[in-house]
Amino acid sequence: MLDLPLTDAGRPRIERSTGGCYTGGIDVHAGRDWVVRGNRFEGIYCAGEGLAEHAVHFWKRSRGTLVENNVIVNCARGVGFGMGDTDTGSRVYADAPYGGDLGHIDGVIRNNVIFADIDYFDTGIEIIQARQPIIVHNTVLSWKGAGFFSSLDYRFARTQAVIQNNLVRRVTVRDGATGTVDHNLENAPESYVSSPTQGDFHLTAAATGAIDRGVVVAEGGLDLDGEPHTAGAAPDLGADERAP
Ligand SMILES: [Ca+2]
Ligand SMILES: [Ca+2]
Repeated sequence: MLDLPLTDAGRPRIERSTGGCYTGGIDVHAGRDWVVRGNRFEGIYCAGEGLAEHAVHFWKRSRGTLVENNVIVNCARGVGFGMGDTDTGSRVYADAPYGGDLGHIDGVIRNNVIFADIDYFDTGIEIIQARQPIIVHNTVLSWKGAGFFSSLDYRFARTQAVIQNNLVRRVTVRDGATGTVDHNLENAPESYVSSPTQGDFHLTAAATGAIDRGVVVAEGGLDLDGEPHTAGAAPDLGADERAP
């Protein structure tokens, strides 16, 4: 379990020579069956110029990654599977799933909270040339974001994703990506979440568009309290299952 803040004191020391913001949290190339669970990432961005890497990024044909129950606060980008339309990596799997020509293979992203109230927030979850990732029960909210692009973006023709039961500001699809995308709530009101700036991401009683609005999914996992998504008549949207 990691707790990885990038502080104001450290931010000016980030490598900028490429015109970017060359830092991130966990960056894995060609990894298989990694589990990234229960970590906290905060403040990974550069102020004013350059886009930081993700808090959690698996690419170069990584496979079977499980990313769950992490809290990512005020980072430019949250979780990424794959990178770019030509990211096919170098790792060869004997069974060549889906033909193998992918940036990321299988994997699950669930019950993560990604929250930002800074202007430098860009994207919460990025799915790029990835198949068949399962992205369920994530809370991805942002109140600001001068350059805000998306809470959850899936992209490019070889991508096929399962995206369900997420509580977000916006879902975007680009460049021919496809998927099973339903039971997500966009434009979730601020009143739906208790006190995110204080680190409380529980649903409020006002979250009627999220409570019991999900669908039962096999890979639902455990919510931010470690409880299953079984309270009430149906699973709640996002990373919290509200106790009755
Ligand atoms: Ca419920
Ligand atoms: Ca709960």
